[in-house]
Amino acid sequence: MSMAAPAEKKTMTATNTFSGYITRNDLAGHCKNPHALAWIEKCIDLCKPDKLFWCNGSAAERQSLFEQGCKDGTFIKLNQQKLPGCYFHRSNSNDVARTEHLTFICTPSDDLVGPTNNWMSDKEAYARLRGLYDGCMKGRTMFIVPFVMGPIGSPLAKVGIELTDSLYVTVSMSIMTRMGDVAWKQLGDDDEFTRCLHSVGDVNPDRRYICHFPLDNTIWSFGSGYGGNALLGKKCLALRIASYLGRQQGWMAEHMLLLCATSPKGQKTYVAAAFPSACGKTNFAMLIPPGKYADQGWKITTLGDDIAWMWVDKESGRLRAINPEAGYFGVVPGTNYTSNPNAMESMKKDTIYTNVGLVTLPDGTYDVWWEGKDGEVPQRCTDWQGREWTPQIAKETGAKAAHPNSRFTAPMANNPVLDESADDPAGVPVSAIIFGGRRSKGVPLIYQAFNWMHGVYLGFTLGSETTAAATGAVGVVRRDPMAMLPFIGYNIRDYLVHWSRMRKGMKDCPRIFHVNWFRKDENGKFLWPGFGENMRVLKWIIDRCHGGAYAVETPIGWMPRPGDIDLEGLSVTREQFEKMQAVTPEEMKAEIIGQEELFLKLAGDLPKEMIFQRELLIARL
Ligand code: OXD
Ligand code: MN
Repeated sequence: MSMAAPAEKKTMTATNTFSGYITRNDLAGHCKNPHALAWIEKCIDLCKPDKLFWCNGSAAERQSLFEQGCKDGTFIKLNQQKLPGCYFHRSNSNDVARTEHLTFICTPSDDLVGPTNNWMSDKEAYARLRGLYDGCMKGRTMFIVPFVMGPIGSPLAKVGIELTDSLYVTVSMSIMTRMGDVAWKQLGDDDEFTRCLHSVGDVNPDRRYICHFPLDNTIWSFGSGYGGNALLGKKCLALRIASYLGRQQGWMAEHMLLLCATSPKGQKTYVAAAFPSACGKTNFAMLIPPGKYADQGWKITTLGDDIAWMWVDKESGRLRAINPEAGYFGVVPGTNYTSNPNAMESMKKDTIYTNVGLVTLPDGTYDVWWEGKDGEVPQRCTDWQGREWTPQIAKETGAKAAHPNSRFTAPMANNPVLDESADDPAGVPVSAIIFGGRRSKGVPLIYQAFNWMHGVYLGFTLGSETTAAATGAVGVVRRDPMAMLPFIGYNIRDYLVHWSRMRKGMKDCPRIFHVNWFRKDENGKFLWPGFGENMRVLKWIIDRCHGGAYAVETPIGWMPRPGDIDLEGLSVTREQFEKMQAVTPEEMKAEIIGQEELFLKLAGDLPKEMIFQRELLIARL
């Protein structure tokens, strides 16, 4: 896909500046796109809302929705001197993370979705969910939320319309996407938009379905208000549906942060990195170069912290990327002025805090608290479930004030280090792709793939210990290809082939790397300090991209020698660094055997390149 102007055939619909409740009779007067109108009418017939709310995406609208939410109990206003424009939200305690076992790709045949997705026949899914949606909005309001994923005017930007009965979802979408009138302008008279229908239903896990219909560009989500299940522009559209569309249209939707490193000489290097959920993408995307690097003039700026859409620019033959989102939906616990000062600054204003601890201040207003926040631990607060929490209760019962997957939702414009190209429809050229997982043993801090195909293999076999971002056991190694296991919207076989094919269009392809910030010693202590110090590893990566750093060939890939990564000023010794990089033949064998389950799961469906790469690795051992 080249950088052409957006399709000319679109006729621009007049700007609609209205926001507020409308009647069914008013709908046609507001919705000028006939395809959208017909679809909204159908959804109204099905869900039977009492009221309709037309969103225009303005700041005044967001403010009035917050106020309405404070009245109906959706939000609690936080102390506006301390946290201007910030609100607290508590979700149902059964609804605090993505529910992968209730997430389906719905197509006529299961071969389209492959072995890594839950499949439901599209007919069955429509029938089952139609039954649930029937009358589900009686007594409620249906919010009509048009949005754009991607900078306006980008050749990759996609329009979606979400119909939801959740005020929380509506306001969150106004932060996380380019929401409102702008979407109608981008859409024009086209019928190419993702039809997103959402209801919280009765928030019952037995009646919870997150269903994707890639062949119909449609998402139906029922029974959950959790961001990853309910903000349908994010995981559902920007990853699952977009990955499918990307394969059809020759581009990629990936679970990747996107950052720019600017050298003291002003050279910009754009880096994309895929880490599984809650493995530090937000921290890495907002990294602050430590003392010496900052003094020298190194700067890191953020384009995105979760999702990248990438295509090959025909003229330059380079991979370019945009971040389709407009906000951050970040994990709160553990975030502080040491781990991520830029995230702390980003959530100082105009932010929704979900499922953190709530502190009552002496004047009766509220503040938020979470495990790992700077400053003093409060004497008491209300925990994420609304129960009393004190340090003593925590000691006795292990109760957390904030849920481990509690989140902040903040506009990206709040980020002090937002990259100047974050809104550029032309995107940025990607020089490096990094894959990384959370691995306490056996996986080195950093190495580089021999070439693109070897890099695809590293991404494919990516393993990580599970976190609280999804329901289920925490801390077991799970293979998470390209950190996309829960997000590939079609057959992984075709996804891997697509990765290989993308290489064909590139004259100069990004270098691919593998990192592991989480290796531990025999006593369970992290070997690498991480956070800002990851700059040292990033510097080697950048130098490798520009032909400026040395590496030695090892069986698993190119590795820096101890002297090639700057350790000056760190308490890490050369010997400790060698320990972090060392992989014994036993560990390598264990890793290869650990990949067996993935290979068996995909047996018969696996592109031969992945099998060859594994054989080559074994041969090198
Ligand atoms: C997220 C996730 O919320 O990956 O970004 O779960
Ligand atoms: Mn994510």
